[in-house]
Amino acid sequence: WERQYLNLMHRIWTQGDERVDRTGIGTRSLFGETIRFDLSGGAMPLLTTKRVYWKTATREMLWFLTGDTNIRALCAQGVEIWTDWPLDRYRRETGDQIERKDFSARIVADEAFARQWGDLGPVYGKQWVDWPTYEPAGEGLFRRGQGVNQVTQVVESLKTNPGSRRHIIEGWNVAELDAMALPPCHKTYQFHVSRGRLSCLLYQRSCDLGLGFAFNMWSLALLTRMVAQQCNLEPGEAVWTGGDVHLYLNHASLVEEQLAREPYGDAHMAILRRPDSMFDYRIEDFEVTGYAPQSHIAAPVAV
Ligand code: THF
Repeated sequence: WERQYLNLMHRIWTQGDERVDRTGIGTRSLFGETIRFDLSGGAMPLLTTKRVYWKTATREMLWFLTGDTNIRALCAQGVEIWTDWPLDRYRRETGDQIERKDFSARIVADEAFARQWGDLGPVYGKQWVDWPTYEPAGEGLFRRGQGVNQVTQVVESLKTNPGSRRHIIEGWNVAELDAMALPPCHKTYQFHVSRGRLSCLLYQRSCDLGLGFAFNMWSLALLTRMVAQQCNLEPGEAVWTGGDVHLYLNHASLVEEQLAREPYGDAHMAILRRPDSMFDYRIEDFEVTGYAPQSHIAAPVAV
């Protein structure tokens, strides 16, 4: 499968449409691409042409599932993949050119500071487990209703009505986009049951192929494995579909280095126990074997 990724990387780099993006860095991009991975036998889509920090991506997924949208819990675990957005806002609004590591340390140490500066707004976690609803309160007024836990609902619908075509977890809450630090990239997950196997298709509107993709593909597979376990289904396929799939122009050395490497075989993952619900998984529950990647390739993240 990794060839699909490397081929896509090559196609974007050589044929992609060059454009100036929101971040000002510039990208080359292609629109509408799909990558498929067969999860049978516990195989997982972990790139081998560079080391992927799967535990970091897994901690992020567990954080989404708590419904939390503040980076504090991530920073406390040494996960800094969301720190740049709050940091950017803090620097802009206060003029204080604090170092990233000092900002992160303060987020962890100072709860009030974290409340003021560490929240990303109603991003993934909030929409996944507590999508807001409204109910009429008379005289044309509305009040907040009980939030919708889409994750619980999908597990329930997969158990009771596996043939349904409505097993969806949606992040794109149009009414709340303006309040988010970043509108969701991996915005729609659709599950599908066939012959006792659970597949999931992710539609990602925008993909940073050099950096984010490795995390997004892992997370898609991880979520599918967790849901499959909860529903007593075998893992099927992870199908990834990207809208604007791009390479940042400042990722040239990563692209060159990675395209010069040969992929090895697939890693596998075991889930070591069966937690009571989607919300009871812990990082120690996941064991990856057979992962022998080539060295990590660092690349800057566009904020
Ligand atoms: N914005 C951009 N420009 N790229 C993204 O990949 C991205 N995301 C999330 C939101 N906005 C994005 C944030 N997720 C890394 C990984 C995932 C991220 C952001 C950054 C990253 O830097 N990964 C490095 C090292 C990670 C580490 O040190 O632990 C890597 O090499 O993988 C994609 O959803």
